[in-house]
Amino acid sequence: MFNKVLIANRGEIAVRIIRACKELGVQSLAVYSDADKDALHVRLADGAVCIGPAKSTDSYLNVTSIISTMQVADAEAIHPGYGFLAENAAFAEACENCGIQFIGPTSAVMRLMGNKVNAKRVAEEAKVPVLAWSEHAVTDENEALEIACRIGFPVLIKASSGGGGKGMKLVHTKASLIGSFRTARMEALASFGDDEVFIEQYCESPRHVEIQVMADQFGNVIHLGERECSIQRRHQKILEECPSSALDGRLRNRMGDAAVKLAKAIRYTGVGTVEFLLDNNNKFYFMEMNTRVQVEHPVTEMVTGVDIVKEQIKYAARRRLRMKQRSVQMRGHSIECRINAEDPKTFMPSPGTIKELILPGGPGVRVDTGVYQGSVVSPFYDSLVAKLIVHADTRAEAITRMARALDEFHIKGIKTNIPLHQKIMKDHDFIAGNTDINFLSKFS
Ligand code: MV4
Repeated sequence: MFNKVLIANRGEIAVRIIRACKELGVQSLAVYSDADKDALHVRLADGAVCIGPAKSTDSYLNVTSIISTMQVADAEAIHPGYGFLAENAAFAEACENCGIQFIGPTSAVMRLMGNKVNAKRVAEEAKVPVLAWSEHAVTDENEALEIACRIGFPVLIKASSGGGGKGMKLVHTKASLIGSFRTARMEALASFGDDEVFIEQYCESPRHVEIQVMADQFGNVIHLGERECSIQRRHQKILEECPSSALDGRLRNRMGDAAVKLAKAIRYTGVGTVEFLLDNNNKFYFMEMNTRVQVEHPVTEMVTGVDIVKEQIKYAARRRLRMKQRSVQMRGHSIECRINAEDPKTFMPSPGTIKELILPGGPGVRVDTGVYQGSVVSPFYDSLVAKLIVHADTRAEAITRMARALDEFHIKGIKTNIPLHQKIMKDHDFIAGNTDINFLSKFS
């Protein structure tokens, strides 16, 4: 196992990783910006180094500063968490070249899955279902038109470097295709420095269901079932569940097998997530693969009992995955509410000082947070202040428990989206498990 791991992140995920390090007997080294000198992750780590000013580009994304901190402090491995450098293949490659163990897959695999055209191609080659598509990147306008007509309208134009919903254009008619195609390429170039786009069949009102996979460096791969992530607004997830009310054991096995097949095909290592769209005929299609630990990983941990972050660190340290697929057992139901510092009416960020904080607790309640009473929620970073996670025997009991825990959650000084979550817990469609990607539109 490693002696010392540097955690190149902040907030609740940095805290989560420090906890995993402690339980593995690994020293944790935090890094922080000027804005985070009093942050919880700095207090909980075994050591902490300031790496720059508040702006993330000068601190949490400052590769030179982070790598030299590694070398001075003699850390062997780096955990990127999510966001920041987590899916930056060039950064992972720089680590490989400096003899630093990046806790994640190889830079080659990150680069492959970061390009959505290549990701779709390998999925298709691995016989994982995909929606009808252009089969390659499209640059020619007339070819774009031909392909869209062959697929049938509506179609989506997607940026190859996009993902998470950025750089998509929905096209309903032949007449508007070329115009949208031009705009899509220009926007992709402006956002990602890459104008590569492809065309795909549009799926109306699907669910977002993703499979957690784990792979060691010896070719062993298993999945930990699914997470239901349809409840989102502008591609920001708000609430996630495990299991999904849309899956039965058979569909879970089929989706899980597809995810494992893809992970094996690309020789994936570490923990990862394979995202699918699930349509209203229960057909599923590969969307993209996330090569990091995800915000919503705790719901899977609660239901399977597997510590995903500890496993991730172990595989990076060349430990073997000992668990067998058949020994993965899903017990009960878990829900996570993302508590954001935002105005519940306008969804605008609400930074400020947390004047009072009393966290919920009791049976089946977990809170992952990077703040405490007195913390300043900075406008420089994302607005996630806590993840409230519950576990219970059944979905109905998990909803009741979440409603109870939300009522206990007392926070003063900043506005939060707790009122939105309270409304969701009482919503009849939510209670019935009727949640597709348009679910939240009725709340704003
Ligand atoms: C789609 C789609 C409908 N049809 N692709 C958005 C995020 C990215 N992973 C893929 N996304 C979508 N791709 C086809 N062919 C609808 C979405 C989509 C979506 C997907 C998952 C979760 C939330 C979403 C919100 C809007 C659109």
